[in-house]
Amino acid sequence: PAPRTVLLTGAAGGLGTLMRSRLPEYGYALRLFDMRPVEGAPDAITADLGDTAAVREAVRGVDAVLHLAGISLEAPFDKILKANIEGTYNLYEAARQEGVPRIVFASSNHAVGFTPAPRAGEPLIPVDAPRRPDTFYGLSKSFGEDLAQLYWDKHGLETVSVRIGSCFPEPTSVRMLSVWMSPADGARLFHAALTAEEVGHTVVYGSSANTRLWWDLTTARALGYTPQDDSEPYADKLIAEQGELDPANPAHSHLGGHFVSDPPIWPY
Ligand code: NAI
Ligand code: 15L
Repeated sequence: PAPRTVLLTGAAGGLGTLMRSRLPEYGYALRLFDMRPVEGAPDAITADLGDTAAVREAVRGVDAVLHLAGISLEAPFDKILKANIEGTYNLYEAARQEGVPRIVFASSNHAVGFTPAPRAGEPLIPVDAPRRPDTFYGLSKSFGEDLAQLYWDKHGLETVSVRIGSCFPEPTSVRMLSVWMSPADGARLFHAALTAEEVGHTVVYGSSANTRLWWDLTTARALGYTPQDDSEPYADKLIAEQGELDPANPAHSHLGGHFVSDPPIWPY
């Protein structure tokens, strides 16, 4: 049966806010969780992923978790360790103890950010490309994917790890033309990841069907995801403003973009 009650962690964040308004259309009852209050949602659980009792209570009785909470940019290692590594462990452990059958994990392109961006005519990046994190942040997503594999192999807890490209209302850089996921496609992909049968631990790339796509969406499509959007209508304007990508610039020639050289630091 399709999951009904889904715990949405990171509900106060950018992506959480976008998904909060879209996922109910697919029939989900969302339970919201974030360390920050969620605007307009007085019933949301305000707690840190480090609070194991609160996390355990939050997962109790849900059909699945959409795990978006965490530091979403580069940060000092000790901060990443607490929020993303220990926090994700706490969530998996609580889900195992409470018998939650599936987690959809917001991984990131930055788990493989040092992978060269394919040039015209080169093959798309496959999901089984070796991990090449571009930051401590990307390393924490790589950890999350391995944790997911462990909990599937050892405990039968299923995960879809979604290596999200850039999920924002519009693409804002030339690189994003290749990795952009429209919010509507984001909801389609998360819905597919929540409902597909027998996923074990499946890794997928998360983007729209962009004309300038860099990666292979086969595993995402196999879940039942059919992207409807393409960043191409934004291309002329972004290229006129920013110029074409320069293959000699490492921040242009790798999947992770400027995270490979000058990552933005989250102000924690
Ligand atoms: P965001 O930074 O806007 O939201 C993250 C939320 O997690 C925040 O509301 C924050 O308060 C919460 N949070 C952080 N640490 C926490 C903790 N210890 N306990 C409880 N809550 C905590 O990030 P955004 O853009 O919404 O991303 C959501 C998730 O998707 C993140 O895991 C991010 O790494 C991942 N992702 C997002 C992409 C995007 O394009 N938006 C791309 C790739 C991955
Ligand atoms: C991410 O992982 C970040 O969470 C998001 O803020 C964007 O920077 C995105 O990757 C990206 O690569 O564009």
